[in-house]
Amino acid sequence: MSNSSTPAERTLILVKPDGVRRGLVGEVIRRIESKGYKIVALRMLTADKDLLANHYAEHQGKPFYEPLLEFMSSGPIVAMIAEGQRVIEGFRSLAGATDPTLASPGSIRGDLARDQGTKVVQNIVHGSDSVESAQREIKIFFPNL
Ligand code: IDP
Ligand code: MG
Repeated sequence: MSNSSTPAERTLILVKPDGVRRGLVGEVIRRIESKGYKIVALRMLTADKDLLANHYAEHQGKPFYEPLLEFMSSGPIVAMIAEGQRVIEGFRSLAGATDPTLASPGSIRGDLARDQGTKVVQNIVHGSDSVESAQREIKIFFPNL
């Protein structure tokens, strides 16, 4: 195609344990695919705390850090790589704001999550926030790619 000059990006998406427990894996994938992004890798795993400490290194020391690791290791998650032009910001837009109470209706978090009164916000999905984070996070969950 003549106008496909922007290179495709890749992002790391997680369906968190709350999303898997509530049977929302298909709904999350549906929204990613309906938007037009391509899922190029996918796996289900139960993450251990070492892996999560690496993934969430930027949050070490914050009050929600331990509850976050506890929550994220509480059950299976689904890790995916999605690909497409500007997929990093595009998926962040599909996901909505971190706080599901404030996330816009129409977004994954705005439509499917709410405050549960827990120390850590349970908000269905994770998406990388920059090219650098995406590359780092993809290596953690897909070391062979
Ligand atoms: P993001 O997932 O929207 O990128 P981050 O600031 O990277 O948000 O935080 C990582 C995760 O930690 C969030 O998705 C949420 O589950 C949790 N979290 C973030 N900020 C808070 C907070 O202030 N209180 C409780 N949990 C939080
Ligand atoms: Mg983040």
